[in-house]
Amino acid sequence: MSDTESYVYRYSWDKEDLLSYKFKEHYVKQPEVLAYLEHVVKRHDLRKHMRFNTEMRSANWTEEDQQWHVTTSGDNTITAKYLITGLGLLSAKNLPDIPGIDVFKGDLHHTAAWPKDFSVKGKRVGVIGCGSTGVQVITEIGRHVQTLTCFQRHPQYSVPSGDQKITAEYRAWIDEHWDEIFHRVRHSITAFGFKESETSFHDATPEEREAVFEENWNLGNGFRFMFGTYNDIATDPEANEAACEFIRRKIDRIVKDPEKARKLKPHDVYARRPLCDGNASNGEKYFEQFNRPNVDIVDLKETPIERLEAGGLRTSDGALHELDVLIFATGFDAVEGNYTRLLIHGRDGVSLKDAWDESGPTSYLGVSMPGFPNLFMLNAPKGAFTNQPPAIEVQVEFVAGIIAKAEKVGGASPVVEPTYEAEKEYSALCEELAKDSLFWKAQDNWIFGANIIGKKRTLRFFFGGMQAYREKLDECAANGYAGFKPLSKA
Ligand code: NA7
Repeated sequence: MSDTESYVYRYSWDKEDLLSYKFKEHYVKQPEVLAYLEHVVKRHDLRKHMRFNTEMRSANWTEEDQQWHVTTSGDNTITAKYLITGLGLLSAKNLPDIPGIDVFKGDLHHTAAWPKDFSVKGKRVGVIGCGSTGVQVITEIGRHVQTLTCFQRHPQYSVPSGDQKITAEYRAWIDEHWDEIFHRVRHSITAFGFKESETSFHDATPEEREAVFEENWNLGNGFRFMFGTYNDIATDPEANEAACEFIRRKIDRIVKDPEKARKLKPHDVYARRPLCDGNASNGEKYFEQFNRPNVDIVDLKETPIERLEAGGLRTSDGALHELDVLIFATGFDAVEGNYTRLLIHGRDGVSLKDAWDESGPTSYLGVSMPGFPNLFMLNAPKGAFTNQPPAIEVQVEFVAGIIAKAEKVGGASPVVEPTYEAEKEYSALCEELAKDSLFWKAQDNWIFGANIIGKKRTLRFFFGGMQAYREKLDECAANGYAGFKPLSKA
């Protein structure tokens, strides 16, 4: 389930389609996302441009012809003037290397590669991880399984999702306000569509704060809880702690077993990717699952995983948690993970992996890299930390604009490449913006690359919000694509 409102988890540029395409609930689920994309492809006759079952293995820039030479599975080669990648921020699976992984006799599945007809019904199930995905899985399966053991490394501040069926009145309101909705998205921080708060926590009385937290808890959505309550939850330690305290009190009230509640309550700063519960088809929420006698929580900080054995998972206290199924909700080699697995060589044969080994994953404006001419990466490192479809649209508009300009003024073999200085300056801006945010203080997660051993721990996003990101790209374009080497032939 995407936790973005359905009406902003889609393309904004086809008004007729926005008005006629139906969606059932506030949040889109995976089959609906796929159906929507297939619909767009059909509607705009895009299938003829697509080649499936074709994996890009390598891409090499050659100076002689100033082209990219791309090798695909089946040893086919494609030559391209421009190479645009859309490899995804969160799709290279992270499967932790737990000792005994080959010995385990049960079924083992990562959430990002879920087998089509696999059922957990009546089974003894373990879930490792309680990020966005783990929370959704746990919320959904608790009532179907014999036992559910949740192996948790970091407890999370999760709020209800607020998902529900879309009423005819609500849909009519959306249809009347599409222009306003996308205007708000493009001028917001999160691009989530809801009204972001302009009020400081410090300007409210204790009673008002409680009422605002309660209202947003009931409306649901983690991003709304963080950015719709007060404008300084993500930046001011006192405001942040008040939000944490509110959620902790909720956990205490919901979870009846005090020992389970203790393990589930986070105490660190609320500055990871804000979560919301899954949407169990019976309306149950995440923390409620732990009132089921068959659902338990194991705190991996207290009792780390020792190994997998044939019959289950052994923790450091000697306990064997017997399992038929182990679900890895352990997330992704995020952001650059899909790039560093491929051989992408720019100027002088330098690979993107080597370039980023040195500097950390970076880019100019979240789309391009010095030394990699005519390569445009949608969702490159240091793109906007927002709802993604609108951010991708902004990037696509920018890339289309710069290619159009290069085609016009760049001669037969135009070369579009940012300067090293521009990338450095942009990276420094990203750091400066992130340092104002409490996210800078909570770096032990995928946003900073800390979820995978060996990854460089460094900032991977532009934290200035959608409006500032869009303005940055617009400003670059308005100044003749400042930061790129001159586009016209000398
Ligand atoms: P996340 O948010 O990266 O969550 C992964 C979870 O798995 C998280 O709770 C991790 O604990 C846990 N994890 C990862 N490796 C281990 C090991 N080795 N042992 C125990 N626990 C582990 O991935 P999601 O799929 O939930 O969501 C990713 C994004 O997709 C999400 O933010 C949305 O933007 C969409 P940790 O918290 O790191 O201690």
